[in-house]
Amino acid sequence: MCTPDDRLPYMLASGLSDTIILDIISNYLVLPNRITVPLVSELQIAQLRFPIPKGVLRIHFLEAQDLERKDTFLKGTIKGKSDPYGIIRVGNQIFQSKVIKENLNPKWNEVYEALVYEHPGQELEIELFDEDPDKDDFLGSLMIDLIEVEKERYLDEWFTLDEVSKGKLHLKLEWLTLMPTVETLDQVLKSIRADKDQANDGLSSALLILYLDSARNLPVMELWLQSDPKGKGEFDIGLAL
Ligand SMILES: [Ca+2]
Ligand SMILES: [Ca+2]
Repeated sequence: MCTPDDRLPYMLASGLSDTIILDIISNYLVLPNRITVPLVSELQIAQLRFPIPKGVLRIHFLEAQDLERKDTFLKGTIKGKSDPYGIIRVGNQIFQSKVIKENLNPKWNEVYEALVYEHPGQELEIELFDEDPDKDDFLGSLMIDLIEVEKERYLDEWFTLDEVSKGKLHLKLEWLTLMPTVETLDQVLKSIRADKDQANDGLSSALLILYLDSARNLPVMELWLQSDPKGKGEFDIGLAL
């Protein structure tokens, strides 16, 4: 005569369904429930998911000199100039300048502002190109360590271009730190107005950080259903600053 414990191998061998087998196994096991224990408050979670930038890098992309000639005419018999423009990268933020036609000493006088989160090892990367109808020609590059910019706070320099035989680039770089209060806003606005002549674009004076917390009752795509044609929806927004 067999005991209940002896019966289990026999039952498994007799072709029981997977569900019954799992039920039998689970009777022998205690499965843990998932228990979520929050270790930080809601606000701290938001800060982890959407960190506040360490600073803002303001890049005055001013001018270049003595760039290489990369255009030719009449099957290369006549040397032309170049049509330079720049691509500026800070992390995943990419800016592109306007093109200055047929000029080896172009003046762009543009300003870009990039948020910088974690900057150890991060660089400001600039590449210059000659715009062409087919494939643009390379006119040089430049890499600047953001730690250096933060240390200096302000740089106004001519940089020699890398990977080409000649050409230099004039940049003005400002490292801006975020202030948690608005007390210095007037002062910042004044300094920006003083700077305005040097830039085509407006300069920023403050940073509003906004994260979308959740959304409800979003309109269904009209392609599928005609419901809620006015597109009424409701958003919960958390302000981090
Ligand atoms: Ca060319
Ligand atoms: Ca060209």
